[in-house]
Amino acid sequence: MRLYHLRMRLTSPFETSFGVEADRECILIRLEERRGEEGWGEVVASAGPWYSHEMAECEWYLIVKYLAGEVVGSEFDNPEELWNTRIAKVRGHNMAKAGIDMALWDLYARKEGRSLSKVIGGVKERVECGVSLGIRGRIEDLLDDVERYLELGYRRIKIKIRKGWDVEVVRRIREEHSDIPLQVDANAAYTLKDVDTLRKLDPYDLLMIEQPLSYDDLFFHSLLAKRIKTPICLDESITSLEKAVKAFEMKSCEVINIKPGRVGGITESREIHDFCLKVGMPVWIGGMLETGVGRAHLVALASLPGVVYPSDISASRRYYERDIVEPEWSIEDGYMKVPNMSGIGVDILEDEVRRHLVKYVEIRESTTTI
Ligand code: OSB
Ligand code: MG
Repeated sequence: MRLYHLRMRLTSPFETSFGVEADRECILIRLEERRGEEGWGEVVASAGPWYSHEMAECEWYLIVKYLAGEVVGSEFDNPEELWNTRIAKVRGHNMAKAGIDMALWDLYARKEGRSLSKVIGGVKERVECGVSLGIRGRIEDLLDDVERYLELGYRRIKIKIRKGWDVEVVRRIREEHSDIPLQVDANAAYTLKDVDTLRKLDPYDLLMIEQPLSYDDLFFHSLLAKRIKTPICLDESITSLEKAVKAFEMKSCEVINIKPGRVGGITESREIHDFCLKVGMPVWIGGMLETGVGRAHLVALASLPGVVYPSDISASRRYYERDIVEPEWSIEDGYMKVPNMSGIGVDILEDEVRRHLVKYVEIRESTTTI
C-alpha cells in the first residue's frame, strides 16, 4: 500500500455554508498485488472537520495504524469479501475505508480486464453532468458563473446557499433562467426555526434542496418535509445503507445524494443504490471536488441504472488547472463518457502527483512473518 497526501490549488476558491476552500487536500491510495496489478482510490477527507468530522491527517493516521494491517498481506477473492471481513468492523471513518475500498475495486476490475463500470453493474455509456457553484461575494458574479457553465453544456446547476444567501439569489437566477434544472445545497445551514425562509423557495421550481438541516439528522428533516414543497435531498446524513433505509422509512427525504467517500466506498454505495432502486427513491452521485482518481469512481457509480438525476460530476478543468490523470475528464454535450478500458480507465501521472505531495508512505507486507 502506498499513501500520497496531496494538496492541490483549486482554480477558484470554493465557498459553502461551512467555509471557504482555496486548496483541496486528499489522500490517494495505491494498492499493489504481490506480483501483478495495482488499483487506485481517493480519501476525500479535507483539511478541517467542516463537512464531516473526518480530516486528511486523521484518516492518514487511522489507515497507517489500523486499516493497512487488515489489507496488506491478506488474501481474498473480491473487494466485498475484504469489506465484510476486515474493513466494515472499523467504526466510522468512512472516508478512509472508502479510499481502500475504491482501490480494491479498481484492482479487481483491472484483473478481470473489464471497466469498473461494467464490473459493478453500470448500464450507461455516458453520464449526465451537473455543476456545483460556490457562494460568491456578489450575486452578479454568481450569475456570470451560471451563464458560463450553462454555455459549457452542464445539464443542471446547483448553488450553495446559507442564511442571507438564499431566496434572493434563487429569485435572481430564475429571473434570467426560468426553466433550467436548478437545485440548492445548504450543507446543514438551517434549523426548523427557519421554515419560513425555506418555504419562500417553494415557488422557484427547484429540483431539490440538499441537506437543509443538521449534518446527521433524519427526524427534523422528516418534519420539515411536511412543511415545504421543495423535495429534500439528503447528503451529509446518509453515511450508510442503514441510514438510507431509516431516511426512507421516516420520509426524511425524497432523493438521496450518494457520495462514495461519505459512505465508505463503492461496496456501500452500491448497496444504497440497489435499495433505492428497489423502493423507488431517485439518486444521483455527489462529489467532493475529487481529483481525476476519485472522479473515475464517481463516473462508474453514475453509470448505475438508479441514477436518474444529473450528478455532481464536472470536468477536471472546473476544479484544477491540471488534473493528475490522463486523459483529463471532460464533458461533451453535458455528458461525460464512461471509460471502457479496464479498471477506472485513466492513467495516473506520477510527476503530477509528486508536484502536490505533502506526505508519502509505503506499507509493505511484514517481513517478520515467515
Ligand atoms: O455538499 O455536495 C457537497 C464539495 C465539498 C464538500 C461538500 C460538497 C461539495 C460539492 C462539490 O458540492 C461537488 C463537486 O465535487 O463538484
Ligand atoms: Mg451536498
